[in-house]
Amino acid sequence: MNNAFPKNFLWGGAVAAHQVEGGWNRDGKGPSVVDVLSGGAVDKDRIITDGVKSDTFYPNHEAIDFHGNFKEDIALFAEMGFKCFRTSIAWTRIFPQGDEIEPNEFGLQFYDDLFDELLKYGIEPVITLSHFEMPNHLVKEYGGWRSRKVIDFFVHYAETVMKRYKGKVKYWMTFNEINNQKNYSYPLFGYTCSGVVFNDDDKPEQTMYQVVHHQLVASAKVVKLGHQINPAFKIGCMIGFIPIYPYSCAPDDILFANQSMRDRFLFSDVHMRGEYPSYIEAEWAAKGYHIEMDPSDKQTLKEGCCDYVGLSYYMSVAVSATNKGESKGLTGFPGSLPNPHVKASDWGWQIDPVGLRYSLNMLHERYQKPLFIVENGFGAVDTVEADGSINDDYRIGYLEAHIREMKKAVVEDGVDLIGYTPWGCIDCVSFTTGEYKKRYGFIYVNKHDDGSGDMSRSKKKSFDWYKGIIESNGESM
Ligand code: BGP
Repeated sequence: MNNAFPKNFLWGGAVAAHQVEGGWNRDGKGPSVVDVLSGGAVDKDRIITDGVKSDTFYPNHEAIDFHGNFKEDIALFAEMGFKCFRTSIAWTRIFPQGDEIEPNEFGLQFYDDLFDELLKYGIEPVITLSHFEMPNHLVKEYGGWRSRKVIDFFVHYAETVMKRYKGKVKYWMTFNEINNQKNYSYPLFGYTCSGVVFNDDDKPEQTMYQVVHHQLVASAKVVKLGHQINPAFKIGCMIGFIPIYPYSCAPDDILFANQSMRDRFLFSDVHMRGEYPSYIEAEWAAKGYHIEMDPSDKQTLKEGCCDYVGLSYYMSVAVSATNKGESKGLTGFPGSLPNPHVKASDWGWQIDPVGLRYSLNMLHERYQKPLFIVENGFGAVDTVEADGSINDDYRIGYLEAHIREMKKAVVEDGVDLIGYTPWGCIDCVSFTTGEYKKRYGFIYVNKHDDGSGDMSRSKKKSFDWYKGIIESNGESM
């Protein structure tokens, strides 16, 4: 039996433009939804401000200045042996307001330079078109993805960059963690995924489905168009994949967990199968929801199925039917209870490597298409020792345990997995908290929440560890 990862396995790392680039208004870039989000503390939601205010701290404005430092950072990725690097294109560098016809050449040039630098080292760019970065102007002017007009703006943006980089980028994803907006216990997701604040709405859930419909249609159009621009393109979807376990073997718990999984599967089902599943149509009918669709949408969805499933995996959740009405915070899914069989990170994210193998198997069985783990990682506070070293054994432990399970999924279960890009391969601004102190990187960035730090980069212990993993194609554990 084959006992190894495939030879061409895409080992790498992942970030998103807004969490690393900084330079939020450099070279003509416009403000995105994240540029008007204040920084936050643990367990406190980030505040959405009405435009950029002079008295507010916006961590993404400077981030880690990858915009000014990408050559040095990519040299470090190359030293680790990265085969690929996942980042996003900031829509607002290309179209500062989102509804222009002519793109901003400075923005296009930046990504040309970035991709050239990656390719110089043989690192394949893996590009997300929309990672919580829609132009803020589209929110103010059109209500974000509530408006069908945004489909055309997004398709125009995607067409512009896919044509420009057709010889440089092969792997694309349309929307990052598109399913996150289903999580109402964390309203920020609705805002960043789609520019919508659902709370103000009469029927927030119906609005969410409407908004998502527009995104799914936009994604399908872009997939079709992308394949016309370059038939070699591999265009994926991206699902925030948290497997939901039944808390007990009580039949009601099992059924409830299964139904809760639809919060992920609905999105990937449409992306991968090109049609809405019957369970959602039944739910809409039962709840009296009406989702506006154009007669052509059915055909569009069918013609724009994704080539692979991109997924993020950080944790699992256990739910109990008797606890249905309860939900707590970001990880508190309806009915969730702490799983006594797994530990949690300082941020309450339950650490469950076996859940990764389980998830890969579920997705593989459901779609029979390649999978790509485009995020996985351990957010933690790192300590710099007196000699400058950072001994992040906890991070190595987390990643190693997940890579072991991932390998079992490939080797023992026959899952078609094409790559693995741990999240925040270089420290960056946390999405949920807006902090620097929640770090994921193999590379430490000397920047802190009180504004101090010179942004210098240094290697953590995990840097050499990951280098060894890549060098040995996952055999060195
Ligand atoms: C995912 C997002 C990323 C990233 C990651 C870690 O939901 O796609 O953008 O930030 O989670 O989350 P955090 O930074 O909040 O720890």
